[in-house]
Formats: sequence, C-alpha cells, structure tokens
Amino acid sequence: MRRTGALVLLGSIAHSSIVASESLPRGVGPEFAKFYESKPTFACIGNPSVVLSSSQINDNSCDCPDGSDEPGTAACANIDALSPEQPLPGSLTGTTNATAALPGFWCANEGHLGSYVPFLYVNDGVCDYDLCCDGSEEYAHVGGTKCENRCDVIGKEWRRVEEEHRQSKERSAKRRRTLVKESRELRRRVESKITALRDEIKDLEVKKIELQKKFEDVERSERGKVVKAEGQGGKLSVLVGLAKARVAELRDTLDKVLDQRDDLQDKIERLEDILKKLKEEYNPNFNDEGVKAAVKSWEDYAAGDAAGSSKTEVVDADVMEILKEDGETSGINWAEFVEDGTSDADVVYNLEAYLPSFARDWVHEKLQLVRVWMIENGILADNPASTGESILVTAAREALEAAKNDYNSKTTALEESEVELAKDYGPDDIFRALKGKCVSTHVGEYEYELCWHDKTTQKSKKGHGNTNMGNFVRIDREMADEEERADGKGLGKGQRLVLRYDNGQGCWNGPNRRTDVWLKCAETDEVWRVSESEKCVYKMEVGTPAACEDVNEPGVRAKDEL
Ligand code: MAN
Repeated sequence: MRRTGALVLLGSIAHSSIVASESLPRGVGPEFAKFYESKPTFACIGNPSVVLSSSQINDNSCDCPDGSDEPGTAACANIDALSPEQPLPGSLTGTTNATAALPGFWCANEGHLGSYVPFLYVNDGVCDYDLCCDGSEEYAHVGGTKCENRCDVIGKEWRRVEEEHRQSKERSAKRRRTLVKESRELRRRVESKITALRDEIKDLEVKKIELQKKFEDVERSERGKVVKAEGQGGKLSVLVGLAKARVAELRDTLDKVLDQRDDLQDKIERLEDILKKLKEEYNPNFNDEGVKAAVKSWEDYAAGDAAGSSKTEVVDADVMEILKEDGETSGINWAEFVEDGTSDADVVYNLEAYLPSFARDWVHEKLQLVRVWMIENGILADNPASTGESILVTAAREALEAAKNDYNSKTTALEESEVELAKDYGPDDIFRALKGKCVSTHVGEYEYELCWHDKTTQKSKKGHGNTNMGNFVRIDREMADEEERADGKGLGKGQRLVLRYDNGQGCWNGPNRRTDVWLKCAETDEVWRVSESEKCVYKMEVGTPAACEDVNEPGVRAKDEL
C-alpha cells in the first residue's frame, strides 16, 4: 500500500475559500475538511466505527465502505454513481450497495470555480477541463498525460459569459417592464373607454325617450294636415326651378364662347394678311430656306382653305335666337310650369283620371284599399292630398333612428370592451401589449407562426395554403423538465407559462389541430422549436421577455420565472 503523505490538522475551513489547502489530503473538498483533521487515525465518514490509520488515506486502496479514505484516487470509484458495474476484482466491499460519502475528487480550480470530478475520471489519462480546469485530477500523468492549468483562460471566458447572461437578463427585465407599462396603458384606455361609453349610453337612454316622444307628438300633430310644403310646390316645381337656372347658366356661357370665337377670328384674319403680304413681297431669288418653307406652308394652308371645309357653320341668327331671354313668345314659358299648382304627388293620386273609363272604378276601389292600409300602418299620411311624410316628421323620425342606432352600437362596444377587460392576459396583464403581434420560424416545408392571444398557423412554403393550428383559449402553468441548452434557447427546468391554442383546422381522420405554446424568458420574442408530438398536436417552444422575472424592480418576487 502506498502512503500518500501525512494528514495535517486543519482549523475550521467552513468559511475558507473554495481552494482546498495543500495541507489537506489530495481531492478533499472544503466542506469535508473537518473529517480529515490531523490525527493518527481516520474514522470513515459514513461508517465511523471503521477506524483506519491516517496513512491509509489516499493509499490507492479502498478501505472505507463509503470510500471516504480515498478522496484523491480512483480506488473507491466503484462506489461512485458514475462507476461501471461492480464488484470489480479486488474490491474490499465486493458490492456497490454502499453510498459514497464524497461527491468526487475536488478540483480547486483557482481562478475559476472549484468543482468535484467523478472518481472514475481521476488519473484516467484524459484531461477533463470542463470540470477540472487546473488539470489536478491527472496528477499521476498516466501514459504521459500532462494536464496544464487552464483556469485563467477558462475562468475568464466563464466570467465573460456570466456577465453576458447577467446583462441579457437585465435587458429582458427592462423589456418586460416596458411591456408591463404598455399593457397598463392599454388597460387604462379600455377602462376609460368603458366609463365614457357607460356615460354616453346613459345620456342616449334619456335622449331616446325624449326623441320617441317628440316623434310621436310631431306625427300626431302632422297627421291629417296637408303636408305639401307651402310655396315650394312638388318635385316638379323644384325641377323647373333647377332647369331654369341651368338654362340661364348655359346661355351665359354660350354668349361668352361667341365673344371668344369673334376675337379669335379677328386674330386669324390679321395673321393671314401678314402671310399674304410675305408671299407677295418676298424675293424668290434670295436663297433663304426658312422664308421659302414659310411661303410654301402658307400656300398649302391657303389652298386647303379655298377647297372649303365640310364643317357645319354655326349660323349667328340661330345663336341669337337661343340667346334671347325665355318668355311667353320665345323659348320656354317657365311661369306656365311654376304657376301650375299641380304637384307630382297629385299626379300620382289622380292616376285614375288617366285610365280608360271601364277600368277606372275597379282601380279606384283597389287603390283606396291600399291607401287605407298604408295609412293604418303609418306608411302614408292620412291626407290623400299630401306629398307623404312632412319634413318635420321625417326629421323627428330620423333623429330617433339615429339615437337608437347610436345606442345599439355603443351598447355593443361596451359589451366588447367589458369582455376585453375581463380576459386573462397573464401575469401583470403582460400579453395585452403583445396581443395581435406575431412571430414565426421556418421548419422544413413550413413556416410556423404564433400570433399572441390570437392563433397559431402552419404556412406551406410549397404554396399549399395556410393551416390553422389552433385559436387562443387560455393560459396555464406547467413544469418543464429539460436539459439546459448552451445557447439558452430551451425550456430548461421549472414552472413555465403555457398558452393553449385549441380548435384549429380539422386533422384528416382525426381531431382538430391544437398547439401548446411553452414560454421561457428571453431577450426577444422568438419561436425556438416546433414539434408535432402526435398527429396534429403541436408544441411550440418560445422565448419572450413576457415570461421573465423582473430582476430590478423593487417588490418583485424572487422567483426565477413567471
Ligand atoms: C399536414 C400538416 C401536418 C399534419 C398532417 C395531418 O400535412 O398539417 O402537420 O400532421 O397534415 O394529415
């Protein structure tokens, strides 16, 4: 048996650094130092009745049933949970039915974080830098293995990554705070909308009653009255007025056009005189191409004019006739139409007069029946000479209808806003700010889209259309139990928010599609993964600041998530 140095008594190291003192036996972690005080004997930690000589510590022979006498060798690795099937040849205990007292070989990793390495890895000829950056677990240099101390570099990198995580967490929390603020503002808006709508509805209820009464009063007082608007005549008179004004307008315009035409004609004549003079007086022997071309063009123009155009000449006498004012002897006698008191409605009422005598009585009887029915049903004023509903009644009726419509639409808006306010938008109402926003990822032949508090969609990239994977129903909480991922884009372990999206498009020969959207804190909204565990049952793993804890805000729970 090889003896590996004396056991030195240590004072309390409960508060000592994570670096084990050199005076401790190799591989002893700080929390176990007290068991290895410098004494001539050593009592096995888990089996104190087994007392060994202190020289048996780290002698490469497993003497304690719990392996505590070999903190710095692999001799008791068989008790280690990571050990292969036992018993190994030469094992004293002959069984693995023992619990190891020590978690492993302690690597102090100065400059980084100390940690335990499974005993199986001690002196196995491999440098386990991820656990033991100082390389101390390969102290025997088996097969020439020499593990240099890399704690400086590894520790530095670890601290850099840690700092990045910390900052990222802070940014996520900040983003979450912004979302909470936005949500609060949105909630406040819905609340004030509800208050305003309630007030408006109250006013409208009163207004409706008043307008109903007004309408009934006006209708009662107007019933039986001749409702023809005095002095204005029927529609025909209005039409006559409009036509008259229009004719006057056209006449005025025509007059102006004629003046313009005369001016233009004067100008043309003066220009023609100039060109005629040019043709007569220019010197053909003087070789000026410009002048020659101008004379030629003039000759062509003059020849064309002489041939005469086929356009219909406007005869001035006709125009003058049109320009004359309308009166009894010329144009239209407007007064004749205006003064005729017959309204268009009268024409309709007196329709029978235009019928042949044999049909008159029969039609009269039928028309009478229809009129009575219409009056009884409030469709026609009960005076047959009237033009229908008076302007007053129409105005009262329209005002009442407008108030009723306003009341109905505001009541609907109020109901919608109340439902909206009562909806579960998660902790701190946070999803209120995200509602309607979407985030997506590409997986295989699909793009998968998550729209917060709305729906999930599978979009074919091959042009096969979109498939609804579920509509938002509620927020649940579930435990996740997954290994942490190096890039942090995974659910990890712990309670997570799960958004349920149900009742999507029917699956062929199966149920409707549905999606569980698992959330984990992240700096930005991102769909990390989409899977289809069963046919048409989807799982989305999504990172979002909405699922973060607020690390800096005072008075916030110290939970890691939610
Ligand atoms: C489509 C996709 C799949 C689904 C099948 C079911 O191909 O929506 O996700 O599994 O339909 O037939």
